Amino acid sequence: MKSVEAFDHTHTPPAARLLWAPLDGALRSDAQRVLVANSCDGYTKPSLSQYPHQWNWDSALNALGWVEISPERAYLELERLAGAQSPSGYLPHIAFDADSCDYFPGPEWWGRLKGADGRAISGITQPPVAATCLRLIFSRYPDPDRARPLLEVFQRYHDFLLGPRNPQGRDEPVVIHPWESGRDNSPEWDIPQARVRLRVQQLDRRDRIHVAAAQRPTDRDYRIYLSLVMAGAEVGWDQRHLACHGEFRVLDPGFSAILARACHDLAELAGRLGERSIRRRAQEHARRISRALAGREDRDGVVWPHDLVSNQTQRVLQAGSALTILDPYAGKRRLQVLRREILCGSLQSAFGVRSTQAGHPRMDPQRYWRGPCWVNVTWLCAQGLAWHGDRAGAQLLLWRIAQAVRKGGWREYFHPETGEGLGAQQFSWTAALALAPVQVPGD
Ligand code: 2M8
Repeated sequence: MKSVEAFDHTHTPPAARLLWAPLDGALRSDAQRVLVANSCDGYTKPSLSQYPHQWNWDSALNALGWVEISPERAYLELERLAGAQSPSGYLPHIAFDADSCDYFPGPEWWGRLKGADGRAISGITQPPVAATCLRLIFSRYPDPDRARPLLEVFQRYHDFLLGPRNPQGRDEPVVIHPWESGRDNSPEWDIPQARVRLRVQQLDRRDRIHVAAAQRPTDRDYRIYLSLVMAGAEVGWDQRHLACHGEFRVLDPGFSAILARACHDLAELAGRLGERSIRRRAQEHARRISRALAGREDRDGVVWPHDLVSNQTQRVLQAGSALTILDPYAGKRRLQVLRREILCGSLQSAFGVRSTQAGHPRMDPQRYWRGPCWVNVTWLCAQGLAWHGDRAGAQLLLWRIAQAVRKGGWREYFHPETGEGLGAQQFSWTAALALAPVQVPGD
């Protein structure tokens, strides 16, 4: 295995440009143990009991934690994710481990879809943060031979999102399932998902074996999730059709901004590796998505989720709008309002960024994506602030991540008032992102 010294460090950011969550040595070792324990066959399961397969944005973010243990293993994590690419180009939200059957819904629900490496995959995707993670890994431990093949995979993925998933040319991908947003039961999806025709009554839920029902989505949510999976399978996962006629179709500002950033990062990396045509195309993609987001920004600078079926905007401030801080071309007005809301306004908590604004009638402080703080959202907001020059804001969020894990442990999410750990135990991205430094751009 290549040692850390064997990487070319000529262009890596100096220590002063890395910001860390203030964890002591014992907690850092503990976080490493979580990642090692959840590692399987070159990728990291989000949690061995609750999520025993490979998830898309989990894997990409977990790779950032692996950098602190073994840069080689970090590249491998992304390679395993890339290996699951579907024939149409998307990276699936789940690539199934054939030996694990303790997750509902399993691969049989998705109609025999297979990734390039032969694993069973789902028919939907998740927030496309992978190219951003590759760039962050590469900037610490450059390995052109490992990075170059991934550029093409991610370019095809982004082409899919701006191709079949962009049938009306709005330049933001159409999100066709709440699971694609990664923020499954967030209140912003309550209205768009209410019209879905229920096709499923019986549920074989396993997720409440290890986690209290009050911390998980409801049965009604699950009937909707499964009904949408059945509807997708009925049309053979024709992605363009689902993006034009599906029962659930939304624009998610968080998903779009993550993609804009990923295209920007792909362009930067392709530039460093001398891949000019990938660079040009990715740059153009980043600009198009950013323009689309700016076009939907309201007078205060917030980009809201939009229900394409009813043509209505959902105005509840949530993590999705906060994540638009990742947009590489976000304007001053947006940066100002998000900075305020995240650090000291309605999304602020002593334990990170809230998934739903404090005091909203549909906020629930312990129910999954309806109120708790999540380390991935908090860390991504910290990285977004750092990219836009707010080093102090980024450091404050990392400090809050450290508070959350000290108080609540390596849990999946945290009560925004008390810091109590909620959801799955020994959760991978909580450990990975408590380890991973935020990178501050150079002058
Ligand atoms: C959660 O979603 C899965 C479905 O994809 C589930 O509840 O079974 C979400 O938090 C999602 O964002 C995350 O990627 C996944 C695995 O951690 O769990």
